[in-house]
Amino acid sequence: MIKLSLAIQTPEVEPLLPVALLSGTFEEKLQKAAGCGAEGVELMSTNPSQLDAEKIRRQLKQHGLEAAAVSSGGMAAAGLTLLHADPLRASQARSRLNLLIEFAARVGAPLVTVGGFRGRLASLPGGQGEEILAQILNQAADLGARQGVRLVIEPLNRYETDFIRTAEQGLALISRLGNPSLGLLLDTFHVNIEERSWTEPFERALAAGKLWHVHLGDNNRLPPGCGLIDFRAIAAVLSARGYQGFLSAELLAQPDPDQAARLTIQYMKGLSYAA
Ligand code: LER
Ligand code: MN
Repeated sequence: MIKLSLAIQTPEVEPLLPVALLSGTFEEKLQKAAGCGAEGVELMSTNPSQLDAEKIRRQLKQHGLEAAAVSSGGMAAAGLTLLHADPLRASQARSRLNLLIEFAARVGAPLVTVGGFRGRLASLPGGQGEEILAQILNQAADLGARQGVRLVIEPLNRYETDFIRTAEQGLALISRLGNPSLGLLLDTFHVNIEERSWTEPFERALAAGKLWHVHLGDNNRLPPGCGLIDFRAIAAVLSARGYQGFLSAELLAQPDPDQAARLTIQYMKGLSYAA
């Protein structure tokens, strides 16, 4: 069975993240997530040291929800990226990655995502960025492995990153590092911009045993079914290959944060039954 999740921001995140879903208090968000049929939530945190992880773990359990992943998707908006040009910001970001991993372990989330949080190669002089990121990811993956948490690298579209835009590029980095705790996150919105096929990148990552997480958003970043992407074909590939991870809605909170969540779950449940 394909499990569905909704990306929600944790209480300490101050700006309203455009791709975080559900409105109300954190408790109300969990209530709504369970109410609309999600199996899990993806927790977008920028400063887990301000959170009570044990309380969140209990709240998730009360609502019968899994922690699908801990997301670093709010970090760039908070001014923190792993390859930030300002060494202080970069070092804060690297400590924050360790905190996200610890938080994930404490709430029972199996994964921490690394998308825009990696920053840009152009921020660092001398073409050192990729090597520095590789070292950071390796160390973080080792830290995660000691706590039962794995890392997923997310290819992003060209307007949001200057490296790792496709599944092939993400898998090449993962294979070069050879760290068993590093895998891939594919986001349908980015796939639609950068790839030649909606399904082939998923096939490729599944064949490599590295597709560990999926973000859902249509080509216009609206809920699946509100744009052009063939989610039925993607769900069929995932289902046929026995994908065990989550499909996690990370998309524009339109027409509003609750309806976007409901529309996604309704549409995807229809497809996964059909697949
Ligand atoms: C941003 O577009 C995104 O997809 C996030 O998951 C990562 O920053
Ligand atoms: Mn994403």
